[in-house]
Amino acid sequence: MKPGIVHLGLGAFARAHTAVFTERAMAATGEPEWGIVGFTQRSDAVARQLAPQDGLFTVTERGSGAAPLRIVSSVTEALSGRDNPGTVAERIASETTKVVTLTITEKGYRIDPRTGGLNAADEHVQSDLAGRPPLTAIGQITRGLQQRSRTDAGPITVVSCDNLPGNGELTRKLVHAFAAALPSVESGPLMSWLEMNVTFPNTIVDRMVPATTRGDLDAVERELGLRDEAAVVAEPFQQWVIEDNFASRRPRWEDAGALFSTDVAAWEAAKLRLLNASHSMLAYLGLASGKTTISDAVGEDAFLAACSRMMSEDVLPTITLPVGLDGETYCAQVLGRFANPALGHTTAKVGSDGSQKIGLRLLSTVRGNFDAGREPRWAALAVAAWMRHVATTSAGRLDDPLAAELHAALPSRRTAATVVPALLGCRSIFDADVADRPGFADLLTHWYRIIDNHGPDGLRNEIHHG
Ligand code: CS2
Repeated sequence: MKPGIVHLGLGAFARAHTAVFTERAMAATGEPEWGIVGFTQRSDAVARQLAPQDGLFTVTERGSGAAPLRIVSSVTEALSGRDNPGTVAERIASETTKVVTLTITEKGYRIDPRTGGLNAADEHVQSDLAGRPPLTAIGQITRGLQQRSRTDAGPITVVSCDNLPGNGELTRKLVHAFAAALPSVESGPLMSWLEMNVTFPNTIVDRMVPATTRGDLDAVERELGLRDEAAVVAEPFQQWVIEDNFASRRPRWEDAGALFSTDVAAWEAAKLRLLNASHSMLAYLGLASGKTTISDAVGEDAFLAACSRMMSEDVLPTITLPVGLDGETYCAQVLGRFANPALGHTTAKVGSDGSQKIGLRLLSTVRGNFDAGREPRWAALAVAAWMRHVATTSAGRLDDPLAAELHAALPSRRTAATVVPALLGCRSIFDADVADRPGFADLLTHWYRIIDNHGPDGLRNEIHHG
């Protein structure tokens, strides 16, 4: 294989999703030029694991319909982006690179929550703009594109694969903002080159991929007869919907099962507001009642009912589904996937980075319902459960980039009546438009009290008889 793709964020998800689709596309077409040069972001662990294995790793599917263990070979090079920022730019600038793919998670984009644009107050963004070897993903991409423009290496496509609305359009906006903030001798030529040579298709990706555990590595070793330090486990389901807006050649991912669509926005609403929103709800309700995994949480009948009712009463009436997707079937399939007992997807992992997720997953639904003149009853339950998680986890243990800011806002005596207004006042999460909707604070307080005082039993009563 020859490298044709640069990937930023070589975590478990990328290995179980993007790398698998790309390998299948190469196998189906016989085109060898889509090897992946993968860069890790914050930690270099995956690069250290993959390098001695020549980039090879296994994917183990768990759950009904699981395919046999598979060795994936599409990653031709694995490097630490943190330790080799110059190499990221070099590889993006290489003439053979036609596509950059990204799985850097929500926080990796460094968005200013107040404007939705590039966070110019972020110290890493500032240092990257000042010209150090870039460490932020947006800095690395923009510097790579700048180098490419100087060597005239041809058009290229940047494909975001993160759970953010309009992820391609957003990435375009951030890259353009970074380019525009460079000194004008640099930004002028770069901006016009970007306009002519780079596209940013929107996509949605879907596959549940938990963090690999030591037990998983041991199980793979028993099956494979080799130790694979970079093994990943995943559910059998996998989906990729991509807008066909490429500046240059691309792998035939459709031959690997990807769907090219002109309606990615509708797929995205279904994915984020039905699946991811329910996932977050189960994570926080689960954490509140000592459930370690998502399958345990959805096994609690009150939590399952809350999820179903959020999807059918709050979300489905306020979104437009893509043509051909049946809402009820989709919701039932999602709940079935959550119940997969073999996956071991933890509530702690799904509940991490809540400050980056709840606005996109839940507050969109809260707004949609208030706009339609009705109460977002179940979406508010999920938000209240997140608030309680924040208030009952110490700042040091809260796995969230805004942990310090959230805790600074919290009162020392934490009850529903004090926590709800304190967190609603965090403008990095709740803009005034949503925080001040009449009735929202009361709904949150109501649910917070029930979770606090009565746990699943209180919820059971409320859900079944309320
Ligand atoms: C999860 C997602 O961790 C999370 O926030 O909701 O990673 C989810 O598993 C994927 O989006 C499924 O495609």
